[in-house]
Amino acid sequence: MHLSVKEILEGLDRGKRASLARAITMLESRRPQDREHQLGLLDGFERLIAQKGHSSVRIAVTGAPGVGKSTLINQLGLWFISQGHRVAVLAIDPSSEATGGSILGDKTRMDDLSREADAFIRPSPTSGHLGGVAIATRQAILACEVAGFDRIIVETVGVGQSEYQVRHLADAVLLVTIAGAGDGLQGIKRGILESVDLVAVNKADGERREWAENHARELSGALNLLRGHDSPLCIPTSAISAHGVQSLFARLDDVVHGMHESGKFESQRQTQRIRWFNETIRHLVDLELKQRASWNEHENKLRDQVEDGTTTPFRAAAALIDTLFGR
Ligand SMILES: Nc1nc2c(ncn2[C@@H]2O[C@H](COP(=O)(O)OP(=O)(O)OP(=O)(O)O)[C@@H](O)[C@H]2O)c(=O)[nH]1
Ligand SMILES: [Mg+2]
Repeated sequence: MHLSVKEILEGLDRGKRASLARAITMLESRRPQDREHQLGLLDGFERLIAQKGHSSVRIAVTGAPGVGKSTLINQLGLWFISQGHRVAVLAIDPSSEATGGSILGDKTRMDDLSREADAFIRPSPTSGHLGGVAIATRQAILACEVAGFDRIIVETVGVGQSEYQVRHLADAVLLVTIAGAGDGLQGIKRGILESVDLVAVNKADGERREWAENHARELSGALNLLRGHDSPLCIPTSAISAHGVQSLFARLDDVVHGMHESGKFESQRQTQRIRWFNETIRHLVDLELKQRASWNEHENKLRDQVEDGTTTPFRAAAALIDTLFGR
């Protein structure tokens, strides 16, 4: 059954998870005939958010494959729900941009959470007609918020660009790492270290517990040198035995609270909205151009000339742009 935009928006307004799933699927569609519906949905989101004026917190969880992000998110989600929140978990799959494939396709580590009525779990939003993966994820975040989910958790594997993208999607970034991934800061990309808000040194259980605690101390010292008073706390956790997780979640609350107090929360959101606007413009221009056969033809011809050296990349690009404005 094909639900109309109006029906989907009504369902979202009532917090229905089925409508939320429909909305995200519609936003992911690449069929040109769905573009109008997508714009209609996004307009509706803005209207409903303005009406409700509700607040949300968006948390990114990043880290190398297999460090326990999903297991930890399962716990974090349950903790939020116990505090009266509704939790949505989205995953960004860095492989999906290129292959459409899914390496985060499993919900298995979030079994407990997925059984909760106040949880919504969506593995990897794929890039839809209105944008790449980052834009698709932002749209999915909005959809979740319209449906009344006020704690949004975005999981991404710390490879490729995705971990940098999450910084621009989330209010706070939690890095999950484990002892033995290298000494101190080794093995963690500098860009992440400079912007992460909290670090969990996970798998601090059994024989690994002491090791993890030492690693957390070491990492903390190294981060202090790098970032001074702005340095994030490093907390040993075990997502399995639950050791340290309460402390981690309490610190996460502190981080978000601190951002509200300092004004950083709202200023970050503002910057992110502008970034979203800029990225969407670029994407839509790209899309419009690709739909013009004459543009494609001209572009291909110039590309050949750039390739065989008969013109320079800059001259060719400028010539192409000139045709757009009839110059
Ligand atoms: N001992 C121990 N094992 C853990 C802990 N947390 C997760 N694991 C195990 O580590 C493996 C990977 O856990 P996931 O939660 O799927 O890790 P992930 O970081 O989400 O993995 P990807 O999404 O594939 O990158 C699973 O076998 C978990 O059971 C922990 O605190 N202690
Ligand atoms: Mg995972």
